[in-house]
Amino acid sequence: WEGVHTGTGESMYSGRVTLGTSGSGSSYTLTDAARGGHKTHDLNGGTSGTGTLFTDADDVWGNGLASNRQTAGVDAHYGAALTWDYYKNVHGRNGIRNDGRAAYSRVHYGNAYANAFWSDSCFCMTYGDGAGNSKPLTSIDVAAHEMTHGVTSNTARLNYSGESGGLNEATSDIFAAAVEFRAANSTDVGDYLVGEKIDIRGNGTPLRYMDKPSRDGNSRDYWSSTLGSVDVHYSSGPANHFFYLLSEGSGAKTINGVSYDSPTYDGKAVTGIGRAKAEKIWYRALTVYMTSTTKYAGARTATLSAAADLYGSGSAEHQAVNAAWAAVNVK
Ligand code: ASN
Ligand code: ZN
Repeated sequence: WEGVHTGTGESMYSGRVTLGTSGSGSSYTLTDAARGGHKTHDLNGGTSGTGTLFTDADDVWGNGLASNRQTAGVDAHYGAALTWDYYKNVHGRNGIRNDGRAAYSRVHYGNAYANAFWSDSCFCMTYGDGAGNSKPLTSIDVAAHEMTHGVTSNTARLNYSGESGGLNEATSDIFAAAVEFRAANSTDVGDYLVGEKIDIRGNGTPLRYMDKPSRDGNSRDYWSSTLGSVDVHYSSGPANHFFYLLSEGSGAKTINGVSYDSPTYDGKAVTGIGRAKAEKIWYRALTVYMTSTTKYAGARTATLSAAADLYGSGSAEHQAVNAAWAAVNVK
């Protein structure tokens, strides 16, 4: 009964979406047969194991509200599908391990849990329902961020501490933004903000800002010799800032109705090369040149090598990589 189906979901963050489901007659599951068999499970407040696979009689899932248990499943399943499609269509990567096989998602983790995470041991993504004012942690960018931790674990394996930890975190934020931009659905337009939908602070502000990371009150905008001693979610700042500058350039800009104003270390203007090329450069740097111990200086040489491979040594793109790193004080 494992027929490939396209179900309909009423998501919390992306309006009505199509979902890859399996089943027939009056019995369907959130099993995306076209994307490695990715399944989405309901932990129902549990904190271990696989919970139960979501099932449904009519293949219409959720109602857009957190009070419906399926809704978080809809968003998580949709985010995983968008991220799968992004890696496949943009980078030719067939799943997290590039073996065509899916991870899986677990929603409704614990009680009032305001986080989401990737785990190498379960090869799965897990989402909490949020606490206080915060909403379920199942937005597109959060899903793509967590799934990208899986990609990093299976490629550069950047150690999750010190400068390499910051680069690991930045890699997740960079591809989170990339996936969200490509999703381009009417209710969740792309942006260089991370987690703006989940309202984890309860005041409407995002978790992180890529144009000027210090806007969050904690992240660093520029490399300095003390960067390796700050939390990896803040030492990601200079690499997120690099990616923004390489894509969009410095100064003020409005994209999809969101305003940015990206500064540079020495005040010198940087011209962007566009997101698509910047994504290609970061992906190649991650998968070909970075290793577990790569620090910011190594990320610079990795992206320069990637840009030279893709666009030529001395190309405008190669020079832009150099300029964008200089603009975050990596020389
Ligand atoms: N949501 C967090 C992250 O993916 C969980 C963690 O701190 N590892 O970075
Ligand atoms: Zn992360």
